[in-house]
This record gives sequence, structure tokens and C-alpha cells, in this order.
Amino acid sequence: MASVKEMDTYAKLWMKEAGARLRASFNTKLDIEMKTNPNDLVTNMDKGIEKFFCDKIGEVFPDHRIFGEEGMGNDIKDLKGTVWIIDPIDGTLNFIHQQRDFAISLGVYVDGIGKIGMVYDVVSDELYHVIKGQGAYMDDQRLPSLEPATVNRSIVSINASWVTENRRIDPRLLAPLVRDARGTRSYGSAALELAFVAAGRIDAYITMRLMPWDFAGGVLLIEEVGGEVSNIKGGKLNYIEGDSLFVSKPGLHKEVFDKYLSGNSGL
Ligand code: 2AM
Ligand code: CA
Ligand code: CA
Ligand code: CA
Repeated sequence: MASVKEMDTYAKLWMKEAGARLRASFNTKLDIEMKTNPNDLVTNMDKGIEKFFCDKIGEVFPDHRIFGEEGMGNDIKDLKGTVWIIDPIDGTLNFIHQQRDFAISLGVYVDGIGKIGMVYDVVSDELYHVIKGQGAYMDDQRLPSLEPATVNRSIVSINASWVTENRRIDPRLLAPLVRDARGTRSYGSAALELAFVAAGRIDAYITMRLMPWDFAGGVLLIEEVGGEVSNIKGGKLNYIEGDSLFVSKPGLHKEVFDKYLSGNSGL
């Protein structure tokens, strides 16, 4: 069986090479297609990078399975065996419009247990990585354990969608959290937002809908530094269907659930 160290070494190499390809693509004309709606886009690079990972993993670890956004891996219905969960470009809109603030996200799970998490901020050339139990890092710099936080001193990452009319949550629930927080941010890449929570640059991230490839890498970084991870109901994440997500520094979970989520659940 492949060792975690071996998978980690290859994963880092592939991340860097894929990132270089994405940076090089800025000088080429992108081929952009619409997926489910005019704001849901995919490019030739999303597909090309996913294929790159599928080819590499298939060569070196032929018995491993791949769960990727663009569907070039396996049809995944469970996490048995070793599964590489990959988002080739997280933040495709940023990739297209801004040429920054997008990431490659990768998580390696063995029988459902997270072993390796990586989020590569491609334009900043910063690789956030963790081997479960061995510390989380940004490049060579170890990320310290997260300190407890309170809402009134926190920067909360949240998309404005969730405090305006939407199909997933009553906007009146989270609007008071936006009001009470020290500040809010929205970066447009879930994987980067998770890495920023792990690095202590933001204090919490809350969102109503993500797919497994958005969070599979990033949540392992946060768990490693003592952060809190759950869905919006406080439960475990669904790694097959996707889920809502709430991650934070220690202590914030309880405050947010007590004051904003469960406290107002009658809305
Ligand atoms: P993507 O760029 O890989 O599609 C934007 O707020 C964040 O949400 C990005 O991480 C984006 O990933 C993700 N996202 C966009 N559309 C989504 C959808 N329909 N379901 C889940 N996540 C989505
Ligand atoms: Ca997408
Ligand atoms: Ca994504
Ligand atoms: Ca994507």
C-alpha cells in the first residue's frame, strides 16, 4: 500500500506543476463554457488540470479513486479505499475575471479518514498543506494552534447571497451575525477561505452550499490547528452529496449557534 509520505511527495509535486500551468494559461485565450447557469462557468483549464491529476494519479497509484468537480475521475458513491478529492480550480470566476484568488484543492482520504489536505494559492505561490497529525503548514512555515475568538472581535467570511433573498436560508438569521462581527469578507474561493481560517487570517467562514471537492482539503488544515468544523446544523459534513459549512476558531461555533442559528430557528 502507498504510504502517506509517498502520496504527499507526489501531491506536492503535482500541485506545483498544475499551478505553473494555470499561471502560464494567463497568456493564452481561455475557452469558457456555461454549466448550469450564466454564472456557473468552466474553462478548458479546469478540465485540463483535472485530467492532469487523473493521469498522474492513475500512473502512480492505479488502485486509488478520484472524486473531482469536472467528473473525469470515478463515479464516487462512498469513500472506501483511497480517494483523492480534487477541485482543479476553486474560484473559477476569480480565475477568469481577476486572474488571482483561486486555488487548487486536494484531499486524500483513506476509508473516509482525511490523511492529506492541500490548498494551493496559485498566484501567490503559497501552498497550505497538512499530513494529519503532523502539523499544518503554509509552505515551510508551521501554522500555530488557533486562539479562541468571539464574534465581536472576528472577521467572518460570508457571501452576501446568504443575507439576501436565497433558496437556502432565511436572510434574517445571518444578518445579525454580519452586523455584530468586526468585519466581513468574501474571497470567492471556498478552499482559500478555509486555508485563511487555518492560518488565522480570518476567524470564521460560513456558507450554505459546497461540494466535497471544495472542502476536502481545507477542513483538514483547520482541524489540525484546533479549529471547529461542521455543517450549519452542527453535524458532520456529507462527503458525497456536499453540505453547508461553518468553520471557525475555537469558541466561535458555540457563540454563533447559541446566538444566531439555533436561538432564532423559529424564523
Ligand atoms: P468553483 O469556483 O470551483 O465552482 C464561490 O463562492 C465558491 O463556491 C467557490 O469555491 C466555488 O467553486 C463554489 N461554488 C460555486 N458554485 C457552486 C455550487 N453550485 N455549489 C457548490 N459550490 C459552488
Ligand atoms: Ca465550478
Ligand atoms: Ca470549487
Ligand atoms: Ca472548481
